Amino acid sequence: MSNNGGAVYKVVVLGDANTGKTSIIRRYIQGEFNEVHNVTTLPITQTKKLNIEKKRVELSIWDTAGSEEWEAMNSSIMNGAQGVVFVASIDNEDSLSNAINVWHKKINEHSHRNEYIAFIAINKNDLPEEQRILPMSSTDDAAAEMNARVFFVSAKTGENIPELFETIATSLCQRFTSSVGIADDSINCNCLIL
Ligand SMILES: Nc1nc2c(ncn2[C@@H]2O[C@H](COP(=O)(O)OP(=O)(O)OP(=O)(O)O)[C@@H](O)[C@H]2O)c(=O)[nH]1
Ligand SMILES: [Mg+2]
Repeated sequence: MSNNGGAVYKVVVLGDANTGKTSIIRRYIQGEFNEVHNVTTLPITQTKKLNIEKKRVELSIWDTAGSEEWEAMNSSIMNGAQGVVFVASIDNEDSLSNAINVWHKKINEHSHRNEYIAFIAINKNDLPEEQRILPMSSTDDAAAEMNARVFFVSAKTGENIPELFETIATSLCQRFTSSVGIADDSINCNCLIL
């Protein structure tokens, strides 16, 4: 897919219900935060245009449903993902292990693992000590197991949200440049034009 000559990449955000998938995207695209949990029941994509090293890149960011009730809609969304953000939450003890044992497995039924770059976002990093029940020792293991880079983020405060998506965009450009390397000019991203 091409964005008037720039590259467009598909990024899918996956994870348990209530971990903050919608909030992370909302913070990044709209710059807003909502305290209310509105359960995601429909596939929604939003786009963000970035300049990476003076080159145009567009991220097409797909929100998904974390609750099993609405999960059927996720299958079609997962196809063709190039970047995947697995979201866990500081106040949810099982959310990181589920990222590996549930969500990582699910997407690998739709995409070969080497077709996408994985990131782990540990959300709600603003919460106070007494609510931080996610075992921190497990983050390194998860990162190794999923070959993913980890970001501690907060959709509430915005901590590390731009950094997460800018790293995704940069990584996607580098990945497609090194593996395919088709486009190379001063306007377009120096990567595969999709
Ligand atoms: N303190 C805090 N709360 C957050 C943060 N991100 C999200 N929340 C809250 O967590 C709840 C769930 O957020 P959502 O973004 O709707 O979660 P989701 O993962 O999209 O949930 P589903 O659509 O059901 O899969 C909401 O009440 C948010 O306000 C954060 O960074 N910090
Ligand atoms: Mg949601």
